[in-house]
Amino acid sequence: DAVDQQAEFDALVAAEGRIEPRDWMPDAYRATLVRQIAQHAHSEIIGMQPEANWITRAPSLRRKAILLAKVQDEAGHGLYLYGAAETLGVNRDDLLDKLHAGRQRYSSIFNYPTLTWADVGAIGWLVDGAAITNQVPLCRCSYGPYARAMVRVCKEESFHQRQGYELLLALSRGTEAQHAMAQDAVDRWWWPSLMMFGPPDDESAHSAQSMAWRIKRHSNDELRQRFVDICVPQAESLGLTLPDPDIAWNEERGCYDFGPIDWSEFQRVLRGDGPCNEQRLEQRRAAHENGAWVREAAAAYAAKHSGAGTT
Ligand code: FAQ
Repeated sequence: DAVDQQAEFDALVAAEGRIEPRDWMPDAYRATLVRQIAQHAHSEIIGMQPEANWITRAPSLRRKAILLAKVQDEAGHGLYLYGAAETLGVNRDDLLDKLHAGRQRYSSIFNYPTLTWADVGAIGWLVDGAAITNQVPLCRCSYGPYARAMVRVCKEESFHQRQGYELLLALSRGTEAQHAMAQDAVDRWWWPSLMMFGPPDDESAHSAQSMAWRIKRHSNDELRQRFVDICVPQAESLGLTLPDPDIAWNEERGCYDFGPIDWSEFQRVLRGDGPCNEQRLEQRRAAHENGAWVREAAAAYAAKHSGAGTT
């Protein structure tokens, strides 16, 4: 009965077991996973836009090939994640409708513009770097399909992070103007990257329950701190500075202190008032409409080859 099912679920989670699609699970656990996985999937496909903006203007054939591959990887991540969400009994078309209607979120970070080529480097280094910091623990998430999707996603994100770092290093060591362009990109992307980890722990509505369910393994602030600690020495190696005068090693805590985050900016972006919110959603809706014939053709082809559609 229900009590036994709940007890079995709790015991499996406590024993670091994996919950699989056919297992019983509490309704709220399912809803939380759908919320997080859908938001994650939407972020991957909306996240294609800022960098895709530079594909036609990449400075060399080599850079263009790398960037094309990276943006295609993000589409692939979106597909694995929509697939993982569907194992929870929801429908991909419904999730996309909700994204397009503004009823489901995507990451705040993708509402910022890519003004120069150096932004492609800053996104790889900082945005993919933050994504890896957040997603490596998700490989141990209690929901099997999400955890398994994260393994491959993290491997690809590592490649993305390195290409961003290498791109920024080339600019940093280049001409004075190239160095300044790299520094400007880091100045603009640093604070929004810290916001990717979500609100501070005492304002994070879902953290406590998600951690009890072992969906999240660390709090938002813990992961944000880990990210700062990784970035400070990397910025030094890059010959670039982080735009925060309060960054200083704290011997007692064994990690870097950093300055206050402007949470009013984060709230503004979440409300839809970021620099590019409107443009991102508009482009997404247009891409969906323009792609309708491809979905129809793919469905017709699949039906024909399964025999179902032949009369
Ligand atoms: N943006 O209670 P919490 C990528 C919302 S990486 C927008 O702390 P939770 C790779 C949150 O939904 C980016 N909304 O929530 C890539 C909630 O609102 P709700 C995607 C945010 O879920 C790189 C409210 O605030 N990664 O795409 C944000 O426990 C380059 C309260 O927050 C993931 O999605 C935000 N930054 O913790 C692609 C990772 N933060 O739903 C292309 C998986 C919070 O009540 C190019 N997700 N909110 O209306 C997670 O780990 C979690 O969902 C957190 C938020 C940590 C993001």
